[in-house]
Amino acid sequence: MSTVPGKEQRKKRINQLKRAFAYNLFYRQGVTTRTATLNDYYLAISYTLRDRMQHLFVNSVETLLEKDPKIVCYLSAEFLTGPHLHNNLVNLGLYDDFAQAASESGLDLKTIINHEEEPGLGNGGLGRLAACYLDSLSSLEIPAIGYGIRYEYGMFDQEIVNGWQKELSDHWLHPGNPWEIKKPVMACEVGFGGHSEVYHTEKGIRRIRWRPARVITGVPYDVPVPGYKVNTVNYLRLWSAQSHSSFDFADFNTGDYYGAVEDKIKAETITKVLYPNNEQFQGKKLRLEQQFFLVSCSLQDMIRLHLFRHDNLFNFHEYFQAQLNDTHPAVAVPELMRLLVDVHLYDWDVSWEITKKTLSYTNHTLLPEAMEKWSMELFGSLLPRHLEIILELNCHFLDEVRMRYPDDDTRLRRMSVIDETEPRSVHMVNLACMGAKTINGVAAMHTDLLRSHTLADWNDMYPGKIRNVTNGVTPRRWMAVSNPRLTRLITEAIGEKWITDLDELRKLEKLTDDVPFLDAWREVKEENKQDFSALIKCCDNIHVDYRAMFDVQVKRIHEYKRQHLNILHIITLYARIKADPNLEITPRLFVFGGKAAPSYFMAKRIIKLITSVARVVNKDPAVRDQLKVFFIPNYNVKIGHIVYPMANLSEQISQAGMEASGTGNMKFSMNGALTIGTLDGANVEIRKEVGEENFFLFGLTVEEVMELRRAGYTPLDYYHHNESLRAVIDLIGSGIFTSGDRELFKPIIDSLLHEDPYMLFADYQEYIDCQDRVSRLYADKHRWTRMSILNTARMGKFSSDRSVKDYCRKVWDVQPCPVKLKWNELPDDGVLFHPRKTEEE
Ligand code: 26Q
Repeated sequence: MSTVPGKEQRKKRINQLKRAFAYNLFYRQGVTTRTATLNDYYLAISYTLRDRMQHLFVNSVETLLEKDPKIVCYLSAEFLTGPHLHNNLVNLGLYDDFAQAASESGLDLKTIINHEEEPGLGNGGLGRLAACYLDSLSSLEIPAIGYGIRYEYGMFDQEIVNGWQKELSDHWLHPGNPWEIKKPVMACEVGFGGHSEVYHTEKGIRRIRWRPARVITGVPYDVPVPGYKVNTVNYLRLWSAQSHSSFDFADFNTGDYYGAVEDKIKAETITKVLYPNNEQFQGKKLRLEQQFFLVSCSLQDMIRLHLFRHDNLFNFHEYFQAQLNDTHPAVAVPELMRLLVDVHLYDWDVSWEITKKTLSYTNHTLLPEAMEKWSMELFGSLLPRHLEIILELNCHFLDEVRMRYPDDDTRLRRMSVIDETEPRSVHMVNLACMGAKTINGVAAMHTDLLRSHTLADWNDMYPGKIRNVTNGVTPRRWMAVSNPRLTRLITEAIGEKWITDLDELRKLEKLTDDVPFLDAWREVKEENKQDFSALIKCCDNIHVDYRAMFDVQVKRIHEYKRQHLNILHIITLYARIKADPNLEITPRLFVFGGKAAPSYFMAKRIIKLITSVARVVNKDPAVRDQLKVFFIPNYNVKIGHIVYPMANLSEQISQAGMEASGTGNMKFSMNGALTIGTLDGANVEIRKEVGEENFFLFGLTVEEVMELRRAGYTPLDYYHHNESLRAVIDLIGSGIFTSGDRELFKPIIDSLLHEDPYMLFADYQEYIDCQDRVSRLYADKHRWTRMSILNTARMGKFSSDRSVKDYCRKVWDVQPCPVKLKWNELPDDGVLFHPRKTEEE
């Protein structure tokens, strides 16, 4: 009997949703079902969902005003959110209702979800991490704002033409973006160039102000971020650059119409496009403009919010914590100082204390070529006042270093924010370290290396300032949204608590001898693999048997990540088959995906190598379908949703000491893939959690890498002494993958033979031997499945919920602030609009 009212209520809700779809289609899109496109349906459904999110958002803001809690601000040049509709439906607990309402309206929700193009506002790991952390912050009910840039063109779309990467511009905003809400009243002004000048206040106090040469307006667009089944809806505030006034009327009136329009265009260039290079610093002026634009808008916004609730800024840091996602927003150090000292007229020393208690810095890389160092000339011409502030801060700071370490000139040079080697430059890592209350690495090993090498001086001078917060990923998007089959199976077995408490997955351990469960587990993986096979069959006409091992490497293409080591393995297997036509091997599908920075010559050659090997191997009858190689074009978050659930083997094979953490490694393991990997980044911790017997380890350790480098590494020796390696390299050089062209891969071969900066040759044999063990083990279905379950079961640590809780404890000192539902919905009588009280009342 008790289910009837529930049923009735659901029916009512579904009818309301159907009506809302129709309303939005008719009034917002202005179409009927006769003229509606798939995009119209997508927008109508998305607006329907957004409206239902708005009331939680309103209540979240009300709670902030009422409770006045500390707020976390995550400053990042990149937020790689991925598509919103599916994720928001799951987090709000509305998926089933929407699916039903769509179906009763004659629509297929899955098709509509699949239609959404993702905002590619990031390059890879760092941007995706920011998005996972926003999901966890909301799900943990922690007040937070993500601050980022609304690039009009995000990450380029990758096409593969004739085996080469081709870049196409990304038009993510063209279909319309239902998830953003423009807030023109919250616009901020940002200066560039000009000079600083001294003036005296009425009381005769000497002050400095910045007179910028040009001013640009930052307009925020808010994207709601709902937590999983909680009332909290935080937001991501993305800044878009606009010219200060729509036309420069002075120019216009003197007849220079085009000059006036040109300025407008120049202003808007700042947020036009995302730089598609990661871990490679280029020193472009526009990039520094983007960074300062983001930082200035965000800090002004935070100060405004603070002054809305308080009447001074002395306690700013008690209410706002700003996390700098790498050094990209590190100009926050001098900008917060400028805002406090020059604009709000606080004392220098007081301002410096507030700044140091507000900002924290996360380091994401150890690669020297990724370190941001801006030429002083460029920096000073764009941000003259900031350079002055930096020089003064640096001067005080170097005095402290000198006091602590007298007569240690080299140390002074290493820690200075100004790098004195010509041309002199501003060293952003040192700037961030100097201005931050904590510095953190993103995996235990990475943090150790920061402490012992990259930031050893800082660790010496400020013991305890460098913390570790191992990265994590959100189980909502990376399991519940993207792998519904596995989600259903797990939830049937252990309930649904694991979605917000990933340690619960441990309960799966006791099912590893339960044969029906093992079979069900394997079936889920096989069905996911079949879906993927169907996809590549239809787009590339490659036929793969779903029983083959799906061996996957998806990540940005970079020499340190060693996609070419993976290729050496493929060619090794190919050579074995060619040498023995009757050879039976464990069938494998090798899948690659990833973008190369457009200016990264070697990375682009590596893509060409992968596609060339694929072309030959896939159609060679001698292989008898035992090997297939597939390069997925345009790898992005959306494709990640398909890839992680279907993988049997995850390739995490970077040279030890190079990958700060990695986060793809976590997504694969959560979805039941086994890892073949080096002791690098978070692999070390993953292996510890899942147990060494459930992880395929190979390769030199960091210490061994350092020792070998010190002793003098000669890759040619490996080439001469290892017959199999020599055969593989010679095969590439022979031109069999390039229709006889022996030049194409010469740059790769020469680099490997004579330098091999990431020591592929040193790791080659161990990698091959390890892969042979993987192949043998895959043949034992039962054992493999047990190991797969154990991988998932032991992934609790790698939930971004754990990472965010670590930040709350080790960095921000902030607590959850649950949202009370004051406004359940807009009441029929519209009581929102109380008559305004007049002053006299
Ligand atoms: C810098 C200056 C100019 C233009 C672009 C850049 C730039 C952009 C993106 C520099 C670096 C990045 C991205 C770096 C990145 O994604 N690092 C990865 O961060 C992940 C999250 O912590 C780690 O898991 C990866 O190990 C790390 O490589």
